[in-house]
Amino acid sequence: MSLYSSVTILQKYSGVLMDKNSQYTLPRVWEWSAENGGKFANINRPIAGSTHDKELPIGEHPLQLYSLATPNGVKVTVMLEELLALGHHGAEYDAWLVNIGEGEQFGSDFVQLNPNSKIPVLLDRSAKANTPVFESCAILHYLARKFGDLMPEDAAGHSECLSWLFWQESSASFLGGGFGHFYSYAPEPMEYPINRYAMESKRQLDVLDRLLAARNYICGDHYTIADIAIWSWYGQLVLGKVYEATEFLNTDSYTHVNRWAQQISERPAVKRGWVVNRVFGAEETQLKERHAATDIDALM
Ligand SMILES: N[C@@H](CCC(=O)N[C@@H](CS)C(=O)NCC(=O)O)C(=O)O
Repeated sequence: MSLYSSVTILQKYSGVLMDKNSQYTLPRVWEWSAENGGKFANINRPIAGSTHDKELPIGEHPLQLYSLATPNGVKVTVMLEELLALGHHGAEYDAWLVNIGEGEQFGSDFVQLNPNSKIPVLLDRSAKANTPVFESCAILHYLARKFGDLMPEDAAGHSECLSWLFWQESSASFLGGGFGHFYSYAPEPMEYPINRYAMESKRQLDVLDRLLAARNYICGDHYTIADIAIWSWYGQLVLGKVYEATEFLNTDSYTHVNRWAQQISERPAVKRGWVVNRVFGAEETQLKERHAATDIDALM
């Protein structure tokens, strides 16, 4: 054991390891305090499972989506609109709002579909047994396979696309769970986590910028589910649609990411999917639920 780690452990267990900003003293055993002051303090909890009985509504279409227009939710509504635009009528869907601020992700039916209690969740009622799919990138992959579109078919192209899809899923913890949380939602600015997550978010932007300097889309010449997943987070970040951090992170300097993000935001299906289950932002961009194409047409 190094001198550094033994000193740190000693300090931890004698309760003297403090955050220099908050004077936080590390307790011996962490305990849940519902009053931590963060933006989601009222819903965050260290326990899984449902908190109340609640049936989920079911509409008439083969695909039922339970979601909210966060970057993870937007991935799926954009994908469904892209599939419909490509002529896949089987991708017709009902999109129901799950208000996570009110704890609706802890309702009994929802938890049955997704034991992890997070939006988005898809229920495919056209499958033999009704098939629930959770995790936004798993939903993209499921839909791409079901309809045979927006994902390369050859083995090398397929695995490259999966690599970027998994990359996005893991990057979201740094950008959303890390940077976004400490920059936008924490009760007060804290230098250490903001530095750590701003640095990692910028490094990931640089990864994308170098990639997109040499290619039109994430996986080459064709738009795929990897673009949909990454645009929903990093595309929206550089376009100023999430976290209002374009100046703070100097996102204009990633010129290739900006070119790509702008190009994708102009796709009609992206514009359509982006408004679905949206209950924040400008009123004219909000469509609480979607049950028919005309619901979106009425807003456009
Ligand atoms: N890895 C998951 C993350 C889903 C996720 O974090 N969803 C958030 C909204 S973006 C949520 O439902 N939060 C509610 C909660 O944490 O209780 C995915 O990509 O689907």
